[in-house]
Amino acid sequence: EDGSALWLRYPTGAKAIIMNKKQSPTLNIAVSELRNFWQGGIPITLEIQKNKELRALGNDGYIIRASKDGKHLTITSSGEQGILYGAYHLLRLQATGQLSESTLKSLNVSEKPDYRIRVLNHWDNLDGTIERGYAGHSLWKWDELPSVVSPRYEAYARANASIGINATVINNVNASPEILSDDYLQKVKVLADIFRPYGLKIYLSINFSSPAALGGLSTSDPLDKEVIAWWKKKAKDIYSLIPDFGGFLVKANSEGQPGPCDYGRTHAEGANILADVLKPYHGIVMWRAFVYSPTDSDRAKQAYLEFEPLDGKFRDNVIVQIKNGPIDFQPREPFSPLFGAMKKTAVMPEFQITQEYLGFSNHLAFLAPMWKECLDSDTYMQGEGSTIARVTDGSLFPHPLTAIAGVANIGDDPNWCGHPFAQANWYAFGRLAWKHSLSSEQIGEEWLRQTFLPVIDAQANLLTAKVVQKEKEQLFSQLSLLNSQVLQKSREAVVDYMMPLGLHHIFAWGHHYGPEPWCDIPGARPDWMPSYYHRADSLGIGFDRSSTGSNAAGQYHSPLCEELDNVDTCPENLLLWFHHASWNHQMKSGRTLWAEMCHAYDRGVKEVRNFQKVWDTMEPYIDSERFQEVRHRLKIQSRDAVWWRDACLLYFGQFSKQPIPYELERPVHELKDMMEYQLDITNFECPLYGFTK
Ligand code: BDP
Repeated sequence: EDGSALWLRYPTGAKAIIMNKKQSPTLNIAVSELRNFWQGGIPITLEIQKNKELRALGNDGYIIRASKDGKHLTITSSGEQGILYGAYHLLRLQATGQLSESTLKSLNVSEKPDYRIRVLNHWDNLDGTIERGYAGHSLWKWDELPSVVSPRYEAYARANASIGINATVINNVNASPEILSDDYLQKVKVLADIFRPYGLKIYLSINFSSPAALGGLSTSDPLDKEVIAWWKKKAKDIYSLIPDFGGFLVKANSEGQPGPCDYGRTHAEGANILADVLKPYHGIVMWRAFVYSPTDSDRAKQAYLEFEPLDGKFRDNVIVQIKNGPIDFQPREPFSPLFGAMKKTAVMPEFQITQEYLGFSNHLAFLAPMWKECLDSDTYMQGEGSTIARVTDGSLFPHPLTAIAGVANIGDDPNWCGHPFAQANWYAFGRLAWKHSLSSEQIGEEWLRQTFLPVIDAQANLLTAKVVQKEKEQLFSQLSLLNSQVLQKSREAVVDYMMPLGLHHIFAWGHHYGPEPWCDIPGARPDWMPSYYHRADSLGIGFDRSSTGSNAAGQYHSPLCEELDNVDTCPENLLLWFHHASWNHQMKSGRTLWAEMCHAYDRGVKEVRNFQKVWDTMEPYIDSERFQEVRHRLKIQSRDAVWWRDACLLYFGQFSKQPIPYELERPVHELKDMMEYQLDITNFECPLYGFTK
């Protein structure tokens, strides 16, 4: 058992009757998946129909219905893709034990995705490394392509289709111009051809100075005629190879990347020229709002300041891609105020599936709660109920272009994602992109059942089938416990042991794995230093973003902005994001801020210790390979949690000058040792604990 089968462990040995008149590569996949794995015992008809009900569900939507006598099922859709998604839906219901004889007979499912484009962003470099990747090297073997084709390309497309992901940006946002060279486009074409039948469209990250860097022009000014002609020709070449190419993702004028501002042009001017050349082919531009520079202005405010004035200036095939928080994928951030700022511009959320700031692939952190927290946040843009989900899914503003992105955690490790539980985050992203109202509990339950269900042979006789059924029920109840006690609590545990109460970006500079609140590199960019964010001093701790400080709180709509602005009404889990609060500030628990912080760090550590306990009870139910693997990583996570707690409490204690409350565990490390010690992140060797990856 190496985890490579992901959540796709359908029972083998089925011989189902599937009726389908039309042939096509996509429909053939649907037929073969159902022929191989459908065990429901009743025949299924697949049918493309163009009636009103189905048209309203779009090409990706579908209806699954049992006939009146319950002896027959049909999957209908107005498009082939919807039929394939319907087939996976049915297999998911089967695998998660949701199809009893009676539910099957009255089955009536109607589904339509909440977002049109459900896209993974791979931060993969052309040399095979992955920026912020923790699961091996890139899946794309550029030196072997186009002639050698890894079987994993198709497996990847299938996994995405099974959860409704229909788009992928295969290269890093810090893009090499080379990706647009003729040689690379030939390689990209091969991938596009493999992905196509699964409904997975290819997009590319582009480097804004490609016309100069690759095309040899003297400038990449977006308003220059030759530059425009260069992009036009490039678009033509791409579409001649890949007729359904999706479009470009652009990181411009951010962290040293080139962009239109280099030529005195705006982000809108830069995005629009690309949008214009893609328009005839129905391509789109996803333009990232992740921009900031080391100016006096609070980093958390900068994207809003840059983009809000540009509302209405973008073409209709441009969508602005916004990270969930205003800084950078921290364990907890408030939502980015930019989600509430633009009415005439399509905007999309960007989540990070790879755990850059949540313990890499060493820590178990199920991220559905974090993403739902963002999607369910109310921007109050058009009054109450203007949640981010509604701002971005087209229901609050009628933008026809809707999308949601997740930065992938996939590499060439046999199990794809490094930590066996990191697969759950790939799965959760896909499911939420399809339907943002799904609960985190449901997604966790679905994933666990599909991932840990031992493959059952359909040929087993009745007696064994009964035994199997009983074992399955026991397994499911054990998995529910794992879901509620571990998965659902895991993200909050990370927040507690890393940076509770709104603390943020106190990570070690560079690798972002361990704690380094003391980090202060002379001459380095101040907005990359932890002290810029925590601002601890003898009076208190936290970044004053209220009206007495940077007034980032003022970028939110009323009544949220007043709530955040006031230290007494600001939610405590964001207190130190918006306020420099005094060490003795009274918390709702009755404790002082300092004592509350100590309790939070302690709670985080205890929580992970509990994950270890719960996990050990899974031993009889789980194959030994994955069991040991997870057990090993939980051990690392427990040690890291103690490391975080000790480092932060010992360091901040120097400012608060208050003791750790007597009822809590004592630190086991010396601050001096932790400050001197440099983590060798390439092989995760930590002499403090002696663990290796
Ligand atoms: C940060 C990462 C950096 C990325 C950047 C981005 O540390 O590696 O290039 O975001 O999103 O989180 O562009």
